[in-house]
Amino acid sequence: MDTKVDALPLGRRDAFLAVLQEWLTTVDHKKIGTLYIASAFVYLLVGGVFALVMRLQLSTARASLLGPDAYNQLFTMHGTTMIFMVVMPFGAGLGNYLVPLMIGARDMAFPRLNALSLWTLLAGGLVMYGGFFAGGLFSGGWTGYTPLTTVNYSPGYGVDLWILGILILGVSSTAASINFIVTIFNMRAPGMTLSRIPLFTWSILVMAFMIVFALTALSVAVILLLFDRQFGTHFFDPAAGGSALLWQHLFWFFGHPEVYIMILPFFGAISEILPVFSRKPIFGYEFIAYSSLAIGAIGFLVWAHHMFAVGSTLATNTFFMVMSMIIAVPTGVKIFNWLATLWGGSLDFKTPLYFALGFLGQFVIGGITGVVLAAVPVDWQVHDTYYIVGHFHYVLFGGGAFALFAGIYYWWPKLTGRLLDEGLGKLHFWLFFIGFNLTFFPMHILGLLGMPRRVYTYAPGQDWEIWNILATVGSFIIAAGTLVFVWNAYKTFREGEEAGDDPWEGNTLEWATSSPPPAYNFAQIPEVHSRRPLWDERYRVKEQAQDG
Ligand code: HAS
Ligand code: CU
Repeated sequence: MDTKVDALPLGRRDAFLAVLQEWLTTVDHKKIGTLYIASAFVYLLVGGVFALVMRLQLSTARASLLGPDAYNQLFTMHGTTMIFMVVMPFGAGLGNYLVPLMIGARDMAFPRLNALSLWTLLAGGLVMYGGFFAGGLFSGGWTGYTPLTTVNYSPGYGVDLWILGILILGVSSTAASINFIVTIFNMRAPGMTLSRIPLFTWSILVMAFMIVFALTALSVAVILLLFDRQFGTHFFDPAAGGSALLWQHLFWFFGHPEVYIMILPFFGAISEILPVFSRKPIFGYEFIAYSSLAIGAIGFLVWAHHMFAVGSTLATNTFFMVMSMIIAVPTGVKIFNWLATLWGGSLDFKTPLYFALGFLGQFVIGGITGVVLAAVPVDWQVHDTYYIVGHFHYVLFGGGAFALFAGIYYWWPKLTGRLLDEGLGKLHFWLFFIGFNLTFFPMHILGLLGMPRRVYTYAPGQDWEIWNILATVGSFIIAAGTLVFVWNAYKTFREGEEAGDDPWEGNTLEWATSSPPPAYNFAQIPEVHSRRPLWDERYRVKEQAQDG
């Protein structure tokens, strides 16, 4: 072939196709991580729009924007999207991008399996949304309770596509988890013992183990449901000797660990961010690492606190009540160690620290309402009310989403080579902080006033209007904050301040390489002598300079 042809400058179309091909066929953990994060962000916007529409419908009594069917589909897809297509992929994406860099490796252990996880994730999401074209989206709540999801009540294909989607997503998460486990056990740089791996990596490791065990229960549950629906079995049909409660046990055996699966990577991010912006080593590394293990183990022993109202025996309820209260201990251990990290530090009030502090305050409120709910008699009063919706948004949004953005502002310079704008970042924070509390705090009150969750409208005159309208206003303030972030990302991506390799004076190895890192991560695999290799390196350089 004439080599001169190859030397010609590529046309714009060819250049675009080349880039597209590179991203579609990539096995580089950084590109895969970036795609995970980008897809999570797109779904965040989708799930967020669903939420805004729901809030409009609920802003006044007897509003008629949506009917019951549309409302059911919206809250179901809102929850399913946020959990399976936003929070989990974001954790996995951050893990994919950062774990190999943090442990001083050139890639994940199985790069092709990694690409498979990504593409099955995207496929699973599309299959679930396929219900839209097949007679209606799934509308039985993210918890998919039987008998609502049996063929008698939900004859359309929405449930079947949801089941298939869950199974495909399960393949994705399981493959990703095995990859994380093998990578963390086998690919660490010399000197990076398990007791030196960054706490973010610890949390990904525990998350991965939890996924492997928990998702199995969910996969079993949805396969049985598929059999009931399509092949005439009766696992969940009490009339034929099955049990509707079996679904709840299988689902929550997955569902409760799932909430810690979602939050652990964010705990990990916070454990990396706080020491950097307090200019202190993390307080109680061992306590934070081992409390993740404790959360991972105890997290499998609390599932029936979602089922206090089903009429279990006193002994069962008592057991799950006590275990649910005990799990507050390892979580509290983390909170106190984070506070001790901040204590006496010279705090550098950059946007990541703002979001991290927002996480701390709001997560504790959500955690404490969790302990309140763990008390069986209290739960009997507020089960299936807006109090629950308040609780889990404080942990998942007030905790999870705030930590997510703490992570984005912190690692964005590593991913893109540019800093996000601080002014816009703080505006984003304040809009989020005000909007979030305005939206979700009133939900506790609504719950105590008796407003059930998952209703598409309500009668006037129950003192619910004021709290609902406040919540709706709040949700639009959150949306404004999100737009500020999108603008910030867009603006700084092109013309933002250059970040350099290590803009925050980080402690961990991802800051030792360029921003963004080269395909091979490190020209030379670093040798590690402590938990804070970069801190050591800076002191070595300073001392050398002093010695002259
Ligand atoms: Fe939860 C429902 C109990 C943490 C997410 N939770 C949900 C749902 C979601 C969710 C999504 O016992 C709804 C699912 C659905 O759609 O139906 N949750 C707890 C408890 C904790 C907890 C005990 N939840 C989370 C986290 C989540 C999450 C984390 C996601 C990231 N949750 C429940 C219960 C229900 C429930 C019931 C069912 C309600 C129903 O009826 O449906 C704990 O892990 C929280 C521990 C953390 C803290 C904060 C830090 C600790 C400190 C130590 C000192 C505090 C102490 C407590 C000693 C506690 C600072 C003092 C107690 C006082 C009352 C002052
Ligand atoms: Cu739970």
